[in-house]
Amino acid sequence: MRYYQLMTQRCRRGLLQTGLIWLAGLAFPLSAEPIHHITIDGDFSDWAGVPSHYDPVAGPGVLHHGIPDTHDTDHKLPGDIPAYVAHPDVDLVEFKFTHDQSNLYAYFRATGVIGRGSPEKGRYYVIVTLDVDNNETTGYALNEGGYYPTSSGYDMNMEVEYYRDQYNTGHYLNHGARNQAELDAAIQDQTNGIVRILPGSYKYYSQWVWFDSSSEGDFHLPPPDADSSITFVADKGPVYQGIIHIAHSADGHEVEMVAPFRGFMRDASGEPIVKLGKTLKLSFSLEASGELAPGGEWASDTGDPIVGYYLSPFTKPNLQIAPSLQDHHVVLSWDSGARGMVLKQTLTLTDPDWQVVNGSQITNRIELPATAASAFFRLEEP
Ligand SMILES: [Ca+2]
Ligand SMILES: [Ca+2]
Ligand SMILES: [Ca+2]
Repeated sequence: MRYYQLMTQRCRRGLLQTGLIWLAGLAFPLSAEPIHHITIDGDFSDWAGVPSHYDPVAGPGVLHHGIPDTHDTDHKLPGDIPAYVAHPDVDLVEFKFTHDQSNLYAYFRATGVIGRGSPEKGRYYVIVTLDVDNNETTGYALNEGGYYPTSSGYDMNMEVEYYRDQYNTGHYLNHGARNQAELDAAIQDQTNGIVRILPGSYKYYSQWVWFDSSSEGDFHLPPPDADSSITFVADKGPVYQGIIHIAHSADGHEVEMVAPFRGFMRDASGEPIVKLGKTLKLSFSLEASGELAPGGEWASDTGDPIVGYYLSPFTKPNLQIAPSLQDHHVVLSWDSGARGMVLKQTLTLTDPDWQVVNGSQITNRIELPATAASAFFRLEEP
């Protein structure tokens, strides 16, 4: 259940009559990930309210769940322990994730410079891997791609590739195939805007750039996406500027990226693969070739997965209580972006009996009579 809770006492009648208002509020989110809009502009102040996840600062002997924090990409088995590689540019140290009504947003911070590579052949990947059906039996396991610590169930990626020290493509990936025949079938579906979430592998994947134009991409999509097209892309391929965007901090240590929901395409019944109300598991990785790195080798760093990320359709409600202009009443109000949530109240938090406040689901402001008794309020997603 997703809810925000405001623990407070209603204003007491006596205090209201004397003009002294007693108010105390403590609103806190419980497992809710509210709508949060981000602008991809290299200004990171819009991330201030989004929770951080941290990853160790890499170095010789620094382990992350028993795995050298930045490590080689040559191992593939779940129980393998890759070797440490000194590569500060892929040393992930902080990451964040949020969403709004139609976009996923990711934030990365590294010890070195994100995206940097040699002008001759440098390759660098900023990767968010998504378990879009919250099901570990579909998709692939990270170790298959050399990413550790491993976890499984990842169906799709949102990803940016840099090649020769330049932005190359921002693309979506699907890992729903285990052999060439399954991959051929997946690609055929994807030319029609359909992604099937199936058991997959790291090796057999497809990768595309989405354009908000019917003609810019190689494959014009059918309705309801007839204003869109996609182009399948390969690593080191030509530059395509689609709808995945990324922006860097001035020092290059931070990036923010956006991947609109629509680029993940639709299932066979026409439902978007990524939409509000769904729950995702997310894994963040940085990976690069080693021409400029002290260790001279390819390396990657993978953070702990964000498990159970719920795409709430509501903004953070900011439930508040205040005296009313009407005598002996109080006003409960919350942000208009949380309209549709249900206000509930209980008289005690010991064996609480949460009762719906009638009419609250169609408004974001409600007046209630003040009484001498305490009451506690919370907002719930219906
Ligand atoms: Ca920003
Ligand atoms: Ca790290
Ligand atoms: Ca899955």
